[in-house]
Amino acid sequence: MTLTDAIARNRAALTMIKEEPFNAEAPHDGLRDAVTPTELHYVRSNFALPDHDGTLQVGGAVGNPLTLTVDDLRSLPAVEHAVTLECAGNGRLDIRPLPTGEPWGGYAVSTARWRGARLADVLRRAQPGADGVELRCEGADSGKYHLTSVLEPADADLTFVRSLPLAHAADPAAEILIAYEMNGEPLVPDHGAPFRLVVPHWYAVASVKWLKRIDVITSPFAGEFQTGHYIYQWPDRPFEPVTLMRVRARIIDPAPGTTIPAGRYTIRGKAWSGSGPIVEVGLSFTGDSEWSPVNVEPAGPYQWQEWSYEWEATPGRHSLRARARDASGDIQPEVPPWNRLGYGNNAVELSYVEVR
Ligand SMILES: Nc1nc2c(c(=O)[nH]1)N[C@H]1C(S)=C(S)[C@@H](COP(=O)(O)O)O[C@H]1N2
Ligand SMILES: [Mo]
Repeated sequence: MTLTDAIARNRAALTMIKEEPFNAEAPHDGLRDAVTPTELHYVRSNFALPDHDGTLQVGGAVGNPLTLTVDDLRSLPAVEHAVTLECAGNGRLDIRPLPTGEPWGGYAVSTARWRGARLADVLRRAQPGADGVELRCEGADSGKYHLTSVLEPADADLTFVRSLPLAHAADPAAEILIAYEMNGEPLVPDHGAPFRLVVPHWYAVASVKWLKRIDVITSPFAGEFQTGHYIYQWPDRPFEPVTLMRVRARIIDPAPGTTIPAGRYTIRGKAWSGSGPIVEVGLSFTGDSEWSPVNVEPAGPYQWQEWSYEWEATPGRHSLRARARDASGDIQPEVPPWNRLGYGNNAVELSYVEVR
């Protein structure tokens, strides 16, 4: 099988949003299990698939610059975590007025088992200088990009670059990975081969794919993917970067719009949050205010949690809604929080089912 065949096979089951650069949602089935099969994991790329020379440069304000290969990364202690990645633009289609940006429905979210070296272990070897404030992370991908600045819409030649606060990047407890395996296999091109960052709990824009170089920098980074996009442009207050995934629940079974038999039915779903474990999910069958508590399962610290509820389904159409609350006290809003670029929609979702 050629590389293009392998890429095409990996894309076949996804719901395409854009062909080039390839952007696609997971199918509903991609959210059924605890871990999403690789070929059902959503894909979000700002540029065409890049070439990557197989090395990672570690530099900037460090005492010991490094050039690492995938074998070097594999020789460091390996860590594996199931991590839920969600695009900050997930759910944009449900925001009104409709913001500019890729028209993501609700399926730019998936969970994979990522295995790699700890970013903190790599940084410790590189010895960041005391004046370092952020870690600038550059992907191998670049190309023409449409800037949506209010003042000057224009096309520019850009490279995908993001930065992380150095204190977070260098914290071993943050468990940020330079991942070289996804679900037990080497990374496929769409998900960042040969290696990528995986930043647990953060909207997935932080998880830089095709990682090319990381540099300790001594003043805050500004760039299109840091201070132009992936920021909340609120109508009434200063912009904020997108960071942690907001608390959110999803009803998986029954699938939206399906018909199920009357009688006992186990409703199942997922819930996740970057700001703490899910402590409560309520289900509503009536609209308005009555929330029945469901049974929420524990899971690994960085992945969505499963929940279930035994329902006595009576004939008719029912409006099902699930609402999650996390340990930090954050709870889903009824209305998506409007911001100009349409990020972070974690409003309670509505799903209809027919019972016969
Ligand atoms: N180099 C690079 N990394 C990137 C991106 C990109 O365009 N280029 N997209 C980011 C965004 S916005 C998301 S949501 C995730 C998607 O990861 P996935 O395609 O593996 O699901 O990758 C992030 N990392
Ligand atoms: Mo994203």
